[in-house]
Amino acid sequence: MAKYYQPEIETASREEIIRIQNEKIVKQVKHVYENVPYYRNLMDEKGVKPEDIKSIDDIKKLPFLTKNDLREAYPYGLLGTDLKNCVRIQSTSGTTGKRVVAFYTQNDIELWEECCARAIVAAGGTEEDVCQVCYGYGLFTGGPGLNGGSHKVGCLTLPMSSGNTDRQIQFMMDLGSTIICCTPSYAAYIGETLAEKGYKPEANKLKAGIFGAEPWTEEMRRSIEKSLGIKAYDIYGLTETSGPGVSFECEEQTGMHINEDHFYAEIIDPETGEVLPEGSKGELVFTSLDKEGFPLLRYRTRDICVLTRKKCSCGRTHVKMSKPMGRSDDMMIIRGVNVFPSQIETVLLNEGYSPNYQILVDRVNNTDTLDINVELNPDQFSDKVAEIQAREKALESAMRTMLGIGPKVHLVAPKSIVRSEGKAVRVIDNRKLHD
Ligand code: DLL
Repeated sequence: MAKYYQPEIETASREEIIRIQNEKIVKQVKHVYENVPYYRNLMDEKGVKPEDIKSIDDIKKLPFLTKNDLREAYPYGLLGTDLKNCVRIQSTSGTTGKRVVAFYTQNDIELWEECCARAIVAAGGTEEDVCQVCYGYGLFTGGPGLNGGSHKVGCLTLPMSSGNTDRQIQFMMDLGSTIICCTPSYAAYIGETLAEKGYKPEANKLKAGIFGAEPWTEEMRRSIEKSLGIKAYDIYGLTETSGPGVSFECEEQTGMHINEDHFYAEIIDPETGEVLPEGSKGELVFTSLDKEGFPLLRYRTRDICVLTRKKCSCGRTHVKMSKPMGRSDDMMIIRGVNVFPSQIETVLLNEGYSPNYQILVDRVNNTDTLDINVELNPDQFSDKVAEIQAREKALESAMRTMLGIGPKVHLVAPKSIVRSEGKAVRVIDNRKLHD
């Protein structure tokens, strides 16, 4: 079985990776300075010239780009080449503010698909596989990215897109899909639906799933692995840097290898912008080393994580990032306490509840309120009020221990929380509406 898609680069020595990065960054900064006036202005303001960037270590001298810059420069202000050289756009699924529109040359698409192919091979994919892609197709990067990667590997590709779960299951069973790609919340939903239709996990031919685009916990991983009878691999990326495949998990399942020949990663202190040493928790910043259409330098992702260069048993040498521990803008501050949705998910799954929940935050009489609606599994359902109340109390107490503040838990009937086919909406913060 092919273990790597591009063995030479995926297992290259550190010296070789640095050599590639040194070479690419010098070229890329010069290219951006000459072709992207928006970024040239930022560099000029900071007093940095392309000649100051002689190696990847000099990257610290460059200004950051933020989502705000992307909004300001929308739509063409950060384009790195003539529009006639671009063959595609993709866009974020964001619902607030202006969308982010990213541009791709044909070469950008090739490299992006190669990154996705690396992820599929790392999950055990070969040309023998049937790869069912149920990320959304269209402007969202999930479907097109994994679709292209699957073609490159030579899998039989099922371009299902998201939704129509009955049809997903019919194709999965009839065509014997062996790999499934979708958001973890949709994978959980497919698992649940399979069980309802009476299929045991071993009835399907799936062996691996490639799940990302939203935060998910280790508990969620175990739950999906059990319900589908597969090994579940994480995949990360964002529209601004191309889409899925910026990093991906290998069989060790202890973090995602960043494709360092294309993306240079830094961890910074989100408050001060200071670059932090390896192993520190902070905001992830990416530089696209060879993108032509949308060549972002030092882009602040707002994702909080940790990088590690600890040797990996899979033989890949590229740096690994932890699962994002929430986004800096995902963090809820409730009565002064920092709360991440992932903490809530961990408690729920550890206590034997379903991954179907919704977090409601509001402000009543100037005090923040936190309510969590949690769906009961059919076997947990009871019409005895006292039983349900006791369960709610126990869950509130477990939440208080984890979060440091006490939420109000409401156990709701099976199937009453709407399922997600793409990125799940877990948090409804009504405070923003009143502010
Ligand atoms: O979600 C790209 C993608 C598609 C990744 C399919 C993986 C699979 P955006 O819609 O631009 O792009 O959203 C990017 O989603 O900054 C993270 O906050 C979050 N995210 C992406 N992957 C993961 C992951 C796609 N594996 C934003 N774990 C990022 C946690 C993730 N969060």
